[in-house]
Amino acid sequence: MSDALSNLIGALAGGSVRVVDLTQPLGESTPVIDLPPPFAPSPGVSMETISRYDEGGPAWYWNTLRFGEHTGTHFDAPVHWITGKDLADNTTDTIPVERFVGPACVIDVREQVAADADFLLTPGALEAWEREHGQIPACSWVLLCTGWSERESSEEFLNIAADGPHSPGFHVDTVRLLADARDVLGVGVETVGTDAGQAGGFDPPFPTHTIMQGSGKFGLASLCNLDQLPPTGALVVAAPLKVVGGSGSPLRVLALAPA
Ligand code: 23J
Ligand code: MN
Repeated sequence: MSDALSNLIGALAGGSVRVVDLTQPLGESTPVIDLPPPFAPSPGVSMETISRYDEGGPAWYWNTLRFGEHTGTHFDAPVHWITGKDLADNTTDTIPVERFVGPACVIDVREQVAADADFLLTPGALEAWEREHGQIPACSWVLLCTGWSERESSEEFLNIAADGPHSPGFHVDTVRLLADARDVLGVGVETVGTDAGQAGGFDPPFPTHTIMQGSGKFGLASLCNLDQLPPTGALVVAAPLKVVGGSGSPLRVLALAPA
């Protein structure tokens, strides 16, 4: 019997550790990333009833679901980006399951994002966080708490202007630092994708996807409730569907956090 696990079971039952749901509802109104032409669009969620206690199934209710792999709260596997296409164990069915569980480092930038929708976390800001909370450990999830999940309409959430979408993210040098020097599991964000809204015009384009997936790291997008987590000390479980050859999937992301 593991002491660590029996302590955890006791803490969950006793209420000193709670389960926080970092997942947005997945449904027909879930916003989907809107790439400019000529890029192919990803379909949103559609749901079709197979039967509902009727002639098709007198005692059972079930649906057929259709959605793009990168819809709603979802996981980015290394194979999602061309930079990760030849890495070992780069698909949703081959990633070692140990890598779906890790400590969370939560960086709260809500104030900065309220003042600037295009806010990017710089290496200097990351190092300032580390001076206060300690160095980001290897194999941890780095979660960017921007407050973006509070934007309820699709329009506000995607925030598309004439010059493209505006939403926060990571500076390219911060992504390099997290992937190389810190060797994290991946990054998680509240926005529709792990890259900032304007990142299609960065050098390289979409640096978070390019560098993270190219280093065998993961992404988590459209998270919520990050404001309920401490800066350190929570444990995140983020396991995508075991889709054969999959580039990602919607998933339920849970955190165990001090009550
Ligand atoms: C494809 C192209 C660009 C982006 C994305 C997908 C995502 O954000 C995603 O969900 O992986 S930025
Ligand atoms: Mn994605």
